[in-house]
Parts: sequence; structure tokens; C-alpha cells
Amino acid sequence: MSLTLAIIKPDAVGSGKAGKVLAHLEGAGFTVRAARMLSLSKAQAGAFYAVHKGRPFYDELVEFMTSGPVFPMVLEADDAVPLLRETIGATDPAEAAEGTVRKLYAESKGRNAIHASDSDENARQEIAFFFSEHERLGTGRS
Ligand code: IDP
Ligand code: MG
Repeated sequence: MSLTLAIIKPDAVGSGKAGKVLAHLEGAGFTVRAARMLSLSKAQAGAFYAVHKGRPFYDELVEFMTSGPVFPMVLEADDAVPLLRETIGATDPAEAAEGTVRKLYAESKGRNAIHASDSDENARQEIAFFFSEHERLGTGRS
């Protein structure tokens, strides 16, 4: 079993689709190991997407990701990273396969409902961005 990070983005949370997206992910075989809802600051969104700094869509992406609450979660499955990428579909919903999260719920290439880590190393970093070790393990009672 391995872990990956998904973020239900502000478009899907704002249109009341978070539950449907979560049900879709569970139906695809993922177990939710941690989840929270929060609003990102510009600095946080910029840091999370630092790899895209300088791209033409970067400012729009930071603006979008700070436009409302996001719902990051840690998901577990066999080969979680590639399975989640397959489950969410292509970045642009116009190119996403039938039955994928983005085909079903994304509005556009920018407002595309969900984020997924693209490698095991990035998954580790992105999980640590949102969740402490005890939250991830579900042992956070004090
Ligand atoms: P991914 O989310 O499928 O991994 P990336 O290329 O890593 O796609 O881009 C990160 C995010 O930036 C996308 O999910 C989307 O929200 C946004 N984005 C990427 N390309 C474009 C674009 O051409 N126009 C507008 N937004 C874009
Ligand atoms: Mg990406």
C-alpha cells in the first residue's frame, strides 16, 4: 500500500461537489487516511505550486486556489499515485477520459476540481505540507 495527496479544489467545494468527489475516490478503491478543510493564503498556494512559478497560468492558479476553501486528503491504495492520476483524468476536462473525476466535475483546465500528486516523492512532500505525522496516522488525540 502507498499514499498520495488529493485536494478537492475551490470550484468543487464551492459547488457542493466535495462529497460526490470523495465518494468517487472511495469507489475507485482509496481509503481516506487524513482529511481537513482550510482556506489557503496566497503565500501557501504559491509555495504549494512553486514548481509552476513563471508559467503563464501561475497567477491565475494561485488566485483560484485561494478563492475558497480546499479539502486536502491523504489517500491510501496499491500504487496510490498512478491510480489517483488515472482516476482523476487529464488536466483539461475536455481531454479527460469518460468516468474520471475531471470529466464528471471539472469546469475548465484551470478550474478542474481536484489536485493529485504526480510522484511518490512529491506525494511525501505534499502530504507533509498539509498534515503532521500524527494526523496522517490518525493518532492525533491528546
Ligand atoms: P495537474 O493538476 O493535472 O497535475 P499541472 O500541469 O501540474 O496539472 O498544473 C497544475 C494546475 O494548474 C492544473 O491542475 C490547473 O488547475 C492549472 N493549470 C495547468 N495548466 C493550465 C492552463 O493552461 N490554463 C489554466 N490553468 C492551468
Ligand atoms: Mg501537477
